[in-house]
Amino acid sequence: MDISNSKSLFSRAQLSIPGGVNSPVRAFKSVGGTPLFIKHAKGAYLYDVDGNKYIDYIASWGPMILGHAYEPVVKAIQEQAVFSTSYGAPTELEIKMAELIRSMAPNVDLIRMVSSGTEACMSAVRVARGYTGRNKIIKFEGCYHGHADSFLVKAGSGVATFNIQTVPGVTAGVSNDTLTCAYNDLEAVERLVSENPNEIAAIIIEAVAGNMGCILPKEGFLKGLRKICDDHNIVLIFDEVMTGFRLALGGVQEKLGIDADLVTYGKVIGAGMPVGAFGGKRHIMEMVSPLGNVYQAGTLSGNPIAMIAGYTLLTILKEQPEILAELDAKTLYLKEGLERVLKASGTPYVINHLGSMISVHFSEHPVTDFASAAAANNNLFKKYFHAMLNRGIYLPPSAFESWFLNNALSYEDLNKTIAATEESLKEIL
Ligand code: HOZ
Repeated sequence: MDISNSKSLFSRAQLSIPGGVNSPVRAFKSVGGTPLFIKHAKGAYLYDVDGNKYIDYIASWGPMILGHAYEPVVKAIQEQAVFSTSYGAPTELEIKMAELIRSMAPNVDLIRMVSSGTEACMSAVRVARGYTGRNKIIKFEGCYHGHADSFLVKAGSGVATFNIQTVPGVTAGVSNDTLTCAYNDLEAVERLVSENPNEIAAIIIEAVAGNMGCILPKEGFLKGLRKICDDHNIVLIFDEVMTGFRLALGGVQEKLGIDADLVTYGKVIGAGMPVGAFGGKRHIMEMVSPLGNVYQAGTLSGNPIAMIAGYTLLTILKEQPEILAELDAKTLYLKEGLERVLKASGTPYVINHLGSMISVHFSEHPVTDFASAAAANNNLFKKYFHAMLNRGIYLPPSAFESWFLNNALSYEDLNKTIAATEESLKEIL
């Protein structure tokens, strides 16, 4: 496969951009090789600057639920853009967006738009601290809630991919206020809470994790967290940046039937435009300025282009619930096909999957937390990644990321992916 144009753009990019990329996981650093520079995308396919076509399993890390350049979304953006790209003043569109999300997501009485998932999680934690008057939070090893200082302790995604133990620039004070324990370990959470009486403001969690591969909460884990939070007046924050409107319209809260106090959203609610939001129960969200004194602000918050893009996508998902069912069926089909060829290859593997999130770990043991994800044969994953890329299948460039399916994928694409896996395994094992 000729990727000479990507190679020369990567060399050029490194002269002006740190590491040549604007977000570390794009750099292919852990899998090796040259990141592909994308020229355009349509439906389920990415096209690089050398004209190569790839079946896309990243979907911009979640939001392209209906595929790339989905026509109603593109048209809505074009129509809105002629009325200006930003006002710094309120619009009716923001109200419609808030009303739409409230109609789909449980426990969202009030919601504030921001510009990214990082900002949403950072703000939600501030609100929880303001509400409880406490400083500490609990997060789970391998969960990633964006790059705000307090979340970079034992984080997943790129922090795990590059094995960064301590992020320079994050002060000891901030780190000390972030307590961590293993995902799915309820006893460890109980221990942290009893060792820090009346000090924990919030527990923040990817209720279905996607930043150490896809990892599912064990039976009773989320329910247990809910009870701990109720018993100790701790704010339970579900980071639904990747799961919201994908696993169900009401995200994990709806899919697994557990209530959160605050919920955060990101790229999905902008159909891939830079946007995020945090929302939740009225008595907590009333802390947010200008209603309360927890200050939070942004010129681009509720940006009209981001709003119309997200409003269009979410409206389609709401009006056509069969879309998520189709997407789930496709993911199950892929899972079964991958299982068939992985089993036949004889290599140990684990496939974790829920709805349209899925990932493959080359492991003999169940992958239920960061330690078990890290213990998998991630060297083999690197080889698998490249063998698949050479066959036109674009997987996340790290074992510590979930794959995201989009509904533009055809069964033919899925069959190609399964066949490519079969061939790749023969090549690399
Ligand atoms: N794990 C990230 C998405 N939640 C990958 C995207 C990025 O960091 O650029």
